[in-house]
Amino acid sequence: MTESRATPPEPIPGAPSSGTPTVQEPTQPRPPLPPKADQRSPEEVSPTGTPTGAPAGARAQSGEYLTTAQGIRLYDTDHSLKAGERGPTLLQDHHFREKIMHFDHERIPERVVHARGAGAHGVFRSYGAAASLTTAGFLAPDVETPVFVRFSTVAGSRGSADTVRDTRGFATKFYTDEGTFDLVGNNIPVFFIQDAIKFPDIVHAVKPEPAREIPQAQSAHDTFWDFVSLHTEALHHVMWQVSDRAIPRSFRTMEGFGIHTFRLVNDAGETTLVKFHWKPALGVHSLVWEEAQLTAGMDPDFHRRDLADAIESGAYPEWELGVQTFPDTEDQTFEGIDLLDPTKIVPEELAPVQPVGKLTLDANPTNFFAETEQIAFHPGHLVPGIDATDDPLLQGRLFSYLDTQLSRLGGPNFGQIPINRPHAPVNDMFRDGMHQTAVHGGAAPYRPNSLDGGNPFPADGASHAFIDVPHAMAGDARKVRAAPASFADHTSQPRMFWLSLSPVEQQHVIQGFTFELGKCYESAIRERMLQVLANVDPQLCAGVATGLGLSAPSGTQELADVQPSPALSQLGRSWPTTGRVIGIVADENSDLAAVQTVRDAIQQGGMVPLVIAPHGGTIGAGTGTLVVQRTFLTARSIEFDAILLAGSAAPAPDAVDGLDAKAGDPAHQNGLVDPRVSLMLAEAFRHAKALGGWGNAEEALTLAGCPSEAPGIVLADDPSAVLDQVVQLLGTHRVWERFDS
Ligand code: HDE
Repeated sequence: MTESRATPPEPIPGAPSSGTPTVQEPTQPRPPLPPKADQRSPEEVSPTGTPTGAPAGARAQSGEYLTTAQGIRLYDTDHSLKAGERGPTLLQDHHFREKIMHFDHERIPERVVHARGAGAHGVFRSYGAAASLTTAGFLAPDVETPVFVRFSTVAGSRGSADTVRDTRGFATKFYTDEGTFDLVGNNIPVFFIQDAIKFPDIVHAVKPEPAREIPQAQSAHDTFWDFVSLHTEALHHVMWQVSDRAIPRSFRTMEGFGIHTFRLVNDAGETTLVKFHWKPALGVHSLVWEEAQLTAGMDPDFHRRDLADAIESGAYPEWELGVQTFPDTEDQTFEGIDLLDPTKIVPEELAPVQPVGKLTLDANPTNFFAETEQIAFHPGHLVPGIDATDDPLLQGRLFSYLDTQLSRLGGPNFGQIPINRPHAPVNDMFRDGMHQTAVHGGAAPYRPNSLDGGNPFPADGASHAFIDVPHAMAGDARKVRAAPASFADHTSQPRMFWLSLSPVEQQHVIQGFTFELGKCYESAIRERMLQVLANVDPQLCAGVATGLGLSAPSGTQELADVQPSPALSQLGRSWPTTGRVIGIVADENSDLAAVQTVRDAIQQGGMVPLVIAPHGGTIGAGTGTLVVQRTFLTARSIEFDAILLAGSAAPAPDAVDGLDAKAGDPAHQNGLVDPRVSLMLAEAFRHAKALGGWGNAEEALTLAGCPSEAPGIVLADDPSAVLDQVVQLLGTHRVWERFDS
């Protein structure tokens, strides 16, 4: 019989269910297993926001027996009802028709953008630092608010790979006592366009090309670069898009940005303009490009797995929410930067990010579709104390997000889907419609009325109404299709971004542009883009031109005179290593007691150790037995932030050319080290990951082309000392010097 898995959860995350299955199929009827310890479901509130008091998970399937959708018990779901064993299926077979009908309609339209995503439950704890700026209750001191966060890529379809080069969505739903607040942001602080009316254009350009529907989830193709090279307001975003920011190591190591300027209003009616920032506790870290590409093939679910595994193993991802504040002046600029232009940032050196609360993601969803897929965000879901500004991109979004749910979630009642239900009383006088799940009482869903005693009543500021800030419009406003003059500056901040990066990050930007443009078919597009880059920086332009085999044009305008913003670089600091994955290569010849010690130390340090061995199951015997998580066949470097080598990893019996292409790599057929291990070490080495070893690990490293004197190679007799140094190296994410060596 299947038993509930013991809590705390297994040390290695990823168990598919809360039960430990038996080899034999279970036959004894029993109720459904409970969710895993790391999972949570949407709050048990009614469609109109009232706590129901039902136990958690009351919406899940129940009972011991298989039933129809009407609750009638079934004795067989393996055979349809037929006219004889070899005859046709009968129309009468209700169970068959119901089962197939439901299956035929299991899919809903994917999001038109941000289709690929992963989500988690969490809590937001407010420090109270913003209480003087806003009446928003959830930002008052020590208030805790439940949240659901969904991270996403933008361009790819729902089944596309996680690690593609793309902007990431970072959308947070705060279920506050005053109604739902959604902060629907990205991991890049600027956007491609300044006006929402251009959104279909940019999205059509980046999506797969219409005739062949390729490439999937990639911007490296003609239509994208055709558009952005002609529409230079995209340039700032594009600089970030070809930088390391667009290939994050993990959702946990991304910043988030609200992008637009919002307007806060306090009790006294005073207003402040703000930009929202999420700062990850683990720092901002990225993959390198080859690693991202390999990962897309080896583990297309890399980011969603990382998020779920981290939560399951108790390494709860954390961010601080912060605000940059600006006086709400008539011109809505700060230090000459137009706060309504979503292609501009305000450097943190000019306006520091002030922390106002902490987000902790502490539970995985119970059901992807019910929660992550059906959640519906909207930048117009604002609470009292937070208001929109006239940013023309935000203004268009205020329309779009309601509209899109009609086709995606099938009607106007998507707010009643459990994950979307507010945790505040809902009394909206909206009635009926597809998928209505509320059972409204009363005789008078209109105002004014006397038949329902006048209910519902308008609230005022004192009773927490959302009051639109009576913001003054420019006196000479005319109805025009035009942008303000300041929106025409497309190059100064791209140049600032470029100048703020370290040399290795700049090299990655050059490589990013060269790769993307190199994948375009049309030379005219490459040349046009080089012309655009010449106005950002000649060195950047020349670097890309060299890779493309073209000559670098001169700029057509003077280079902007800008100061770098050091906060934009990802390098130069050390960060916690919580949740990082360390592979330990071991075999029967390794000192397995030492491996055990190192493995436990990694775990105690809040990281994930994975033992990689020649075969599955276990290695060693007696008390020294070690459970194997990966084999030379199943492992690939991309899974590990650092690799430890407990010995020299002799070739496994299946290291045979023809059995596994990796095993046949002639460069590594030396007979001393398993070629799959050699490949893993060589990849990790060129991806600048820390490598450590003891015993005769040096031989394996040398044969894999990782010289012991190279930076970030740690060799010593004491495995614990090796681990300590490797963890220290992990704190800076990569061995950056290796890129120069
Ligand atoms: Fe979105 N965007 N967007 N967007 N967006 C959607 O809403 C749209 C923009 C962002 O995890 C859609 O429910 C327009 C900026 C995220 O469910 C849609 C414009 C930013 C998500 C839509 C923008 C974003 C979306 C698709 C130009 C960063 C995923 C499905 C004005 C601040 C949310 C859906 C999730 C999703 C429209 C621009 C972030 C079609 C018209 C700027 C994180 O409504």
